[in-house]
Amino acid sequence: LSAWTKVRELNAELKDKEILIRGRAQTVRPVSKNMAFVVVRESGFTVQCVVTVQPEIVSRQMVKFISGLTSESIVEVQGIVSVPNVAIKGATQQVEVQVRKLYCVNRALPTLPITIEDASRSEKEIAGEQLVRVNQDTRLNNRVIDLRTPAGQGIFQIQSEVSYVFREFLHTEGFVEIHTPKLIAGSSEGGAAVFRLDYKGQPACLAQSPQLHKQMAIAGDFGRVFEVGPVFRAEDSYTHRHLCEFTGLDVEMEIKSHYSEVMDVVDKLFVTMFDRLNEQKCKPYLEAVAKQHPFEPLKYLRKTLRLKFEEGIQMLKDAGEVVDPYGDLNTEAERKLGNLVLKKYGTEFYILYRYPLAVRPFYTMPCHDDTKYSNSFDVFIRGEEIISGAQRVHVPDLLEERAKACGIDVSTISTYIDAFRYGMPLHGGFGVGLERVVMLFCGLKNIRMTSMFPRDPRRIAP
Ligand code: ATP
Ligand code: AMO
Repeated sequence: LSAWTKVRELNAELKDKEILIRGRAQTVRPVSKNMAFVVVRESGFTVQCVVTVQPEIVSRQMVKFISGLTSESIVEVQGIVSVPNVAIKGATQQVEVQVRKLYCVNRALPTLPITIEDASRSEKEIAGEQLVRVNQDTRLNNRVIDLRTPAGQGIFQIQSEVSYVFREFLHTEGFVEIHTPKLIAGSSEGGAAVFRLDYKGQPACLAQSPQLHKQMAIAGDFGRVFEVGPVFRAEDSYTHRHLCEFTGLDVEMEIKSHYSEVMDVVDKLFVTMFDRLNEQKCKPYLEAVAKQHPFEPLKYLRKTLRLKFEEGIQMLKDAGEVVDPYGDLNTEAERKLGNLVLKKYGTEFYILYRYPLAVRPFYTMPCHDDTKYSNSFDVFIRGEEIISGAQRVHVPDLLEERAKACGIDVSTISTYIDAFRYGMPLHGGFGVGLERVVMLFCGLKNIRMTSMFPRDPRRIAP
């Protein structure tokens, strides 16, 4: 027997062929002393395997052994593909495997903390039935089992595609991948959300973002850079969209004259990404997620809508909202604006630009025509923020002044400010939260679902 076959590849074209698969015994159903069914799962795809006594091939003892397998044990199955006349319920593949040999590679405990069946059910299936609902803490406490569900598999396959497209797109656009330190001397974003630690006797922080060093890479003449790496925020609120550690997809680039060049990159990158996620390769993963957590496909335009912050404020005011024209939008206002934009422009993905300066970090460039505003933007999916970006202050004295005004201790960022004194080009960039992109593209309600081992204010294990 030559090669392994993947469960997802089993189809009627393989009828009568001998195949070899490895997966988990999801369910084991003895029918009699002569017969048993085992549903084998591999990466969220399942196939029904039929074991029947056959002289010289399958003994009664073997049927007995298989009937005693525990769920989630790792098994190796050699058998012949067959096509039944009736539809197969409880398996993704519409063929069966007539077992000739079955080995148990590793046996799981007879009782697991949660079952895949319970963890895979949608709210709709649970509603009205006496079925077990597995709550989020139980899922996260037993994350390795929860990850095995079709939706769990789908989410992280989609996440992998998002970071792959991010890297691939930026490489083809001439960006250089960099890796900046995560142990740094001071806060990079300002604010209190910083993990402080002792660095061999010196005070230090876990990086709140690669902000300072990605800009310093521009000072080091790498004209366009990007990074995929961990970002640490000592969030003290417990929300559906904040983690204490998340994956930042960061970009920084020289610009010729206007920060719209940075928004052009956002536009092309995300339209490419959404197109790719909607292609054939990700279809089964999106379907697996939607089966458990139904969602509508994301509505986006070929050319991303760019809406001025002031226009957004006006739309909210016209809809009867009370909003501060120079303040930040709160979560509720962002959602509301998302709905208004969808109604008016038919898109759930858009850029809001020219934010009030007062609500942006110290390194943000003020607008030259009105310094109450800044050359900055946020990007939204379904009314929630996934990206912040801006043109940066490249003039060292202004940068120092802005840092002081924002309450930053400039002695902790002196090497950063010095870098600007050695000559700094016009530049800008943006940061994307990977877990938020996946959460919002799939219309999921909680960021803990899209972080493999989430870290939030209450959780540091598993
Ligand atoms: P960024 O850090 O880039 O701004 P973010 O989405 O985390 O990204 P925040 O600044 O934390 O944004 O919050 C944006 C808005 O969301 C705030 O102005 C605030 O009104 C609201 N918000 C933040 N945390 C909470 C919370 N725990 N509960 C309710 N609203 C919140
Ligand atoms: P910002 O603080 O907005 O900007 O972060 C960028 C993006 O990261 C995501 N994000 C989070 N995701 C999960 N949990 C959190 N606690 C969390 N906080 C933020 C969001 C957000 O849009 N240096 C700038 C970026 C830049 O200007 O280049 C920055 O860090 O998706």
